[in-house]
Amino acid sequence: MQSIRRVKFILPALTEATSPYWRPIKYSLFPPLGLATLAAYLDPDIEISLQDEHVEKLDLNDQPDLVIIQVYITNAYRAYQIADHYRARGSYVALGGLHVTSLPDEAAPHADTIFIGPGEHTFPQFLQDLAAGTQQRRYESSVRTLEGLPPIRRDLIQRHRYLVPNSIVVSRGCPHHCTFCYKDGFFSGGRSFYTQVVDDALAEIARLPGRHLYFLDDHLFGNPRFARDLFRGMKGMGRVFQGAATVDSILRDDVVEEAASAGLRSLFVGFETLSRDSLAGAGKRQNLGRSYREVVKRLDSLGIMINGSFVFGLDGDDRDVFPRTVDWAVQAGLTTSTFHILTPYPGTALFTEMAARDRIETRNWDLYDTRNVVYRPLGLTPEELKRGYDWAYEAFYRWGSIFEAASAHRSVKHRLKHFFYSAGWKKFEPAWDFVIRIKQLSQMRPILEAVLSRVAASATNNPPEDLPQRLIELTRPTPSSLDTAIEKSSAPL
Ligand code: B12
Ligand code: SF4
Repeated sequence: MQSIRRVKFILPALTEATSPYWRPIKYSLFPPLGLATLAAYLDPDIEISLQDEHVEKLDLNDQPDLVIIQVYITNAYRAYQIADHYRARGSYVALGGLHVTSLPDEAAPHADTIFIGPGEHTFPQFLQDLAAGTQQRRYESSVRTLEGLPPIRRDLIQRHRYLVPNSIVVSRGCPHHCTFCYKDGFFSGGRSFYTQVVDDALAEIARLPGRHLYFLDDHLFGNPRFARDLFRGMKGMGRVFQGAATVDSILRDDVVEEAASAGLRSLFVGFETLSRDSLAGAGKRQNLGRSYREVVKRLDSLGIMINGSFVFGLDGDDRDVFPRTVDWAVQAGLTTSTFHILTPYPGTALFTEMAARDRIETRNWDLYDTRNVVYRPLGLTPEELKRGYDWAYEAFYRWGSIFEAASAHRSVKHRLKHFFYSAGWKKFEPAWDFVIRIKQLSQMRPILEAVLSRVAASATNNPPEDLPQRLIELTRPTPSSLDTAIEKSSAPL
C-alpha cells in the first residue's frame, strides 16, 4: 500500500526552450493541458504541483511521493534525466505521452510505471492500483471516450506565463491516416478519433475566462455533426478562436461557415505539398483532387486567416519544391506558413518503412524537431533539403513577401490583419523575448484578440476601428527589427 500525499507533474523542455539568452515565443504559447487533464483524477486533498520547464526553472530539490512526467520526442532525454533524478530520491515515477507510446522499451528503465496511449482511463486505474499496492509496470489504453471526464485542473496552470492560456481540446485524434502522422501509432489498440459530448465541450468553453481560445484538436471539423453543433452552441458566446482542419473539410459543407459565425478567425491547414504524387505517397488522400485555391478563396471570403502547413523532403521532391511552394503560398495570400522537414517519428508508418529501407540516418531524438534532416531523402541531398527549408522560411517572411501576401485579400481590414499577424510572429522575435522575460505576456492578449477581430465578408476600404494604437506601435518596423534574423523554426500559430 503506497501513501500518496504530494504529487508533481512535470513537462520537461528541450534545451532550446530553456536558453537564458533567447526565449522563442512558441514555447510560451500553451500550458501543459495533458498534465492538467490527468491532475483532475487526484483527490482534492492531495498536494499537487505542476511545473512546465518551457516557462520556468524546475525545482528539483523537493521530494514528491509521485512524479508524473510527459514525454515528447524532443524532450525525451531531458525527461529521462529528471525521472532518474527523482527515482534516486525515492519518488515513484510514472512516464507517459507520445514518445513513451512509440518507444516503451526505451522509456521503461527510467520509470516505475509507463503508460501507452491517452491517459484518461489508465491513469485513474493506476491511482486506484497504487493505493491498493497492486500497481503495474505498464498500462495500455484501450477504452477511448471523453464522456464524463472530471473538469481539467486549470487552476494549476500559471496563466500569466502563457500567451494562450485558453488552449482546449474537444476531440482526440483524427479520422485520417497520413503516413507521417503520430496519431495512428498513439491511438492504436482502440478508437483513434472521438469527441466530447457537445454540452460538455460548451460547458468547458464557458468556464474559460477572456475571449480568445485555441483549439488544439488535430482536426476540429473531423466530425461534421459534432462540429456544427459545437459552433452553433458557441454563437453568442463572444469568442474569437483558432484551430486546425483539413483541406477536404473546408470545402465539404457549411461547417466552416458555422465556425466563422461562432468566432473562427484563423485556421491551420495541412496543405503539405503541391504534388499529387507526394500526397498519394504520404497517404494524404483527403487532399487529393481538391483545389487548394478554392480552400483559400473560401476561407478568405469568411475573413479567416490561414496558417498553411508544408512538408519538404517527400520522395517526389526535388530542388524546385522550395520556390514552387513559397511562390504559391505568397500568391495565395496565406497569412503564415509552417514549413517542416519530413520527420519519420518512431511509431509511424513512415518510420517503419524508412527503417526497413535503411534510410534512417540518426536516432538522436533531439534532432527530430522537423528542422533537421534525420533520414536519407531521395530527390535531394540532405544539405539541399536543409538549405531549401531555411530558404523557404527566409523567403516567405521577407517584408516583400509579407506585403505581397497581405495584398492578396480584397478587404483592407483583412490585409492589415494579415500584415500585423504575420509580421508580429516572425519579425518581432526580440520583442517577444523581452515581453516573456519581464513576464508581461498576458498584456499582449488583448492585442492578439484585436488582430483576430472580425473581418466583414464584403470588401471595404475602411480601416479597422478596433486595432488598438498599441498594436500599431508595437509592429512599426524599426531598422533593428528589419535586420533581425528570421527564426527558422516552425511556429504553431
Ligand atoms: C500544443 C502542442 C505543442 C505546444 C505545447 C505543448 C504543451 N504545452 O503541451 C508547443 C508549441 C510548445 C509544441 C512544440 C513542439 N511540438 Co508539439 N504539439 C502540440 C499539440 C498540437 C497538442 C498537444 C496537446 O495539448 N494535446 C492534448 C492533450 C490533452 O493531450 P496530450 O498532451 O497528448 O496528453 C495526453 C496523453 O499524451 C497522455 N499523457 C501525456 N503524458 C502522460 C504522462 C502519464 C504518466 C500518463 C499516464 C499519461 C500521459 O495523457 C494525456 C491525456 O490523454 C500536439 C499534437 C497533438 N494532437 O497531440 C503536437 C505534438 C505533440 N508536437 C510535436 C512536435 C514534434 C513538437 C516540436 C518538436 C515541433 C517543432 N518543430 O518545434 C516542438 C517541441 C516540443 C517539446 N517541448 O519538446 C509532435 C510530437 C511527436 C512525438 N512523437 O513526440 C506532435 C504530436 C505534433 C505532430 N503532429 O507531430 N507543441
Ligand atoms: S489529417 Fe493531420 S492529424 Fe489527421 S492523420 Fe493526417 S496529419 Fe494526422
